[in-house]
Amino acid sequence: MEHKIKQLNLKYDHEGYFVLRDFFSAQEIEALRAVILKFHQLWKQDNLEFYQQEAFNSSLITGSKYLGCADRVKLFNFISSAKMMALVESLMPNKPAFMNTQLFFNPVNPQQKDFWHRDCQYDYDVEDQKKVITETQVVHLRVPLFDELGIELVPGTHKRWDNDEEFAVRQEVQGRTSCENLSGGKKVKLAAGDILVFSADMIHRGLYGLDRLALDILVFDSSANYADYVDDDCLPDHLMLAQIDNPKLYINTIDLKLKTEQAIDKAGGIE
Ligand SMILES: O=C(O)CCC(=O)C(=O)O
Repeated sequence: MEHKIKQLNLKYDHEGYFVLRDFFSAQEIEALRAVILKFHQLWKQDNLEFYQQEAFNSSLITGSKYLGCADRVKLFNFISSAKMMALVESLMPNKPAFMNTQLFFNPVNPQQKDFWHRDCQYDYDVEDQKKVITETQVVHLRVPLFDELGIELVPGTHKRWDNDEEFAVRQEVQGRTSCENLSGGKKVKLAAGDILVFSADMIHRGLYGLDRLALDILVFDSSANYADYVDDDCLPDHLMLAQIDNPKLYINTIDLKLKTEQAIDKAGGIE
């Protein structure tokens, strides 16, 4: 196992991703699917217009809006299970922290196209994106609940800036559009049971099609402080923490949020 983890680390380091086939048993996926489908049904009812017009994902799956405590605890235990933590800790030995979850599905409108991006482009301008990709670490763990076309990635872009083609397509400049093909793209097809681990800041796009429904779990390295991005309601409370076999991932986030709040108070507080 140690040898395998080393190889995965090397692959992640060079290419920004790795995939493990049949990482979960059919029973594990079935149990997860039952909880996620419950969330998805309620979310769709509640966001009907958005869902029908443009949505391709939802988020905050571990929050209290659509799921009760028992289902949330099931999700928390799934996310921080021993085998998930072995993967996460191999990439982030310094106190990895839970950030969020997202659920990706096909847009209702078949004309809506999948699009290339780096996650950081929605929060940072171009100069800051250049810094972010060398400094911080946010990792996506994608768990497909059904077989899907998967994700297309440009290997190595977790550590390097875009070439001209990539930049023009991703940023939609010089008449290019973000749904065009990129010559360096690599498609990673996924089946239920697989897990894909990839850097959020590498150039990637989800591939629409089949009956895709994929749970993405986002974790970050505590040395990069993303505590502000975490919604309190998506974290387990004290009662739930006591029912989670391996709660470190959440405790690290809770600690970071507390430190951030204390730092703000010390600096004079916010109004
Ligand atoms: O699957 C998708 O539609 C996009 C996936 C993605 O961008 C992500 O996981 O960050």
